[in-house]
Amino acid sequence: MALLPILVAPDPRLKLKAKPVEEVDERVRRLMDEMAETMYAAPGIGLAAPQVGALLRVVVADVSKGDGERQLLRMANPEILWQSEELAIYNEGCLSLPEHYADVERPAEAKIRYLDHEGKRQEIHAQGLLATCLQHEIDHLEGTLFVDHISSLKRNIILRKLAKTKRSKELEPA
Ligand code: K1U
Ligand code: ZN
Repeated sequence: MALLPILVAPDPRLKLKAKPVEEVDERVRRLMDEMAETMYAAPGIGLAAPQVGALLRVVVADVSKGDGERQLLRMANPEILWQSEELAIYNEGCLSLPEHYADVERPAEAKIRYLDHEGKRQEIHAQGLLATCLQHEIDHLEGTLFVDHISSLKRNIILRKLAKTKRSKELEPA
């Protein structure tokens, strides 16, 4: 199983809308498994396929943070069926915006339908960090990043810093 390179913003591929999975076949299962391995190695608590350059509606998440048993979710075509009116604020990070964090307000709970690793339809009622994480990952499938939920002033500061870091890395000798 391979670790996949994670795209870092600003990258136009992170702003594209991902396409639905037609069938959870071996290729999709392999993508899910490689994304999970990449997420654990990063380390992260979630990862969406567009972050590894695959424009498909696939997400993985595990918010257990190494406390006890792994609670890995592998999802194709996740759909939000319901979101609570109650909101929650979490200081979010993103593997595509390394070392940047901001408070983001989202619905505190969400009901999500998806296809699992075997292609079976499932529904989950997520709360707490899992609800935050899954909404963040489903945003990635629409080309939306957590910085799109904060003020344009804060967003531009973060994106400018990331662009500067990228330029200086490109100038580094090989
Ligand atoms: O989508 C991503 O880039 C992954 C992102 C998920 C996320 C984090 C926080 C709120 C919402 C969604 C991350 O995993 S960033 C890294 C992170 O949060 C973390 C890493 C190690 C241990 C605990 C948390
Ligand atoms: Zn992210």
